[in-house]
Amino acid sequence: MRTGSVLSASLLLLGAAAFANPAKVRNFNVPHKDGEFIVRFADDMSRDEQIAFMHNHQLQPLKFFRSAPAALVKVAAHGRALSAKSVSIAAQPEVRLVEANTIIKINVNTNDPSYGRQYGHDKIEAPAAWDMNTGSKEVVVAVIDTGVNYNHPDLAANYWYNQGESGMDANGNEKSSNGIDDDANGYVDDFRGWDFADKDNDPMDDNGHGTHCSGIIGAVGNNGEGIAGVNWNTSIVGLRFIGSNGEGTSADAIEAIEYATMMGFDLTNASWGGDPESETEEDLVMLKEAIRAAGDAGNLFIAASGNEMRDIDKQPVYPAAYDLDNIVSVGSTDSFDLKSFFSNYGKVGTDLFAPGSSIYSTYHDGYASLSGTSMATPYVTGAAALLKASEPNLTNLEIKERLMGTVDKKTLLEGRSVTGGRLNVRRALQAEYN
Ligand SMILES: [Ca+2]
Ligand SMILES: [Ca+2]
Ligand SMILES: [Ca+2]
Ligand SMILES: [Ca+2]
Repeated sequence: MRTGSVLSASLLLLGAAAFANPAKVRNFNVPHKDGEFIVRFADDMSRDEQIAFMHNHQLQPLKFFRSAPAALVKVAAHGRALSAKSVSIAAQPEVRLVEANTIIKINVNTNDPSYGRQYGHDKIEAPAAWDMNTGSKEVVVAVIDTGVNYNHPDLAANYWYNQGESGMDANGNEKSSNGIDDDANGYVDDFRGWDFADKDNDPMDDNGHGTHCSGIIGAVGNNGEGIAGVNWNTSIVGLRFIGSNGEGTSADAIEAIEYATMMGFDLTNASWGGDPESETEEDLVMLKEAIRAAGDAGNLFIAASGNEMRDIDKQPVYPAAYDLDNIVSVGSTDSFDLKSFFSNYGKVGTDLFAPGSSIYSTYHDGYASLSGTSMATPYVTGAAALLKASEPNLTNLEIKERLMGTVDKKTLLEGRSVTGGRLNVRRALQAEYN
């Protein structure tokens, strides 16, 4: 008896200790940036207290986040020493968790010139949808990606400009280049978005991927040039966090999402993702919190399911597989409405499919065909933008519900997605539910 009561008392103590210090360490076993990590502080810590903590623990703040009390910090430790430092920081009572600054990659597959040009529009019945609506400049789509070639002749007219950083200031200087944060949003001269990778105000695309996604969403229609996007008119803003090599970091992705939230952009296209360290839902909590905060502000976040040919219910990818109401996760189909061979899928994790094999769109200064869930995702983003243009009062969750409820069901997509179907934008605009 006595032994039994001692045992239960010590178990209770163990539980209490674990509860008192719930700090954890995440994602140091997947590719991440060396020499830095993200510290998520306790909810009640002020900015001054965070700074004092970082000073005391030899952490140099690189950026503070808006969606949660957290900072990206530079650490004078590398490799295994970085992991060791993360454990010691996570053990402090002021810290809820420490995350590696994880590497995120674009979900493009192959370059496949001039095959099946723009078959995708026919698949999703875009021409019939265009009889009803061709889009609106009032709808703002954040392409969080490798940047956008805002000078492309088939994109320039649909590029977004920040009214708060446009025109003349009181001294007669251009607000776009006066070195002043005229709209007081924390970013100087962000008149056409921001480059979170290089920390400048020029989100020019030096990879091509973001420009390709942008053309699918909103290449200028009926202008005698190139192609038409799902929207002939729209407002696209490039938020660059992925470099020319196709890789970015979770910290920069979070900051870009927070910018889109702050600016009140309607939709976000996220044609990228990464592998979690474990299969638990908690992974990359900071990225998830940023997307949740975007959703609370009314943003619909459309994410690629990824190109690893796998079931993401078993082996998730983030952010597509996060269980958040404001995420739409997209798989890729081909011109036969078959799942593209490369596409991930998931009865729970993938919401719907859209054309993603051999998609012809704007690329650098010209045009090219690319394949990937990266290309399927902007079809859904484009459809969401067209629906928002058609019915501006729809909320982000109503748009998601409409897009998912009006898919063309396909037997071979059943069990591989929540809807078992492929996007149909004409049916979405007509609310022609299954
Ligand atoms: Ca500004
Ligand atoms: Ca300015
Ligand atoms: Ca730049
Ligand atoms: Ca055009």
